[in-house]
Amino acid sequence: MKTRIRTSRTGAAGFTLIEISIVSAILMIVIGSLTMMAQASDRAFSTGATIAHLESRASATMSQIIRELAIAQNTAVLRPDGAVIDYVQAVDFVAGDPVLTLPRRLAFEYEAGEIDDGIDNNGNGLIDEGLVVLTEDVGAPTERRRVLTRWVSELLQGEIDNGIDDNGNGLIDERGFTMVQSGETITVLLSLQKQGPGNRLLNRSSVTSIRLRN
Ligand SMILES: [Ca+2]
Ligand SMILES: [Ca+2]
Ligand SMILES: [Ca+2]
Ligand SMILES: [Ca+2]
Repeated sequence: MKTRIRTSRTGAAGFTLIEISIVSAILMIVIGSLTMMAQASDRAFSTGATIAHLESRASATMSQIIRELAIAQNTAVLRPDGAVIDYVQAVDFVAGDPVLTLPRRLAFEYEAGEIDDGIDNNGNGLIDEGLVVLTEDVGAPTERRRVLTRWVSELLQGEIDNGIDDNGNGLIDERGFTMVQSGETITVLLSLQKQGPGNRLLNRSSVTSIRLRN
């Protein structure tokens, strides 16, 4: 009678301890790589979403400011720091004379809980950040206040508080919301800022010029 000898190994019982260790190590490397890729993808998505939000807010705010100032009279008064403008709008004409609104104001204001002290008082990751606020019917019983945007950075993008014009726009240490008047034209500069992944500060800016009415 012939005796059969089985030489092949089948099943998990056939793996040696070394083989199992190698497979485990490879699996751990693969899982680690996938986790890192997922985290990087998550960070990229979060950064993109924050930037898109800032761009959208900057654009919407500029549109509102343009709508406000495009019908403002050229009697508008811009304060020397460029952060507040008072004006009236001509909303109609009767017998050639403009029908004017009550006084209106566009202004930079500090965010709730934030003061100008170089510290993040309200703990949102931004230092001395502010708002752009539109006030209608200034000083009247019907006065109302509308926040056009939050996340206004303390200084315009590219600028640091050092007495020098770092971003080369001719203004020194200008705010994240600054208006500049040249004749009947108001140039509006706006920088918004938010914390992205890893507490990295992300910025988006917008500039526009508006000609006041006679
Ligand atoms: Ca803050
Ligand atoms: Ca502060
Ligand atoms: Ca500077
Ligand atoms: Ca500057």
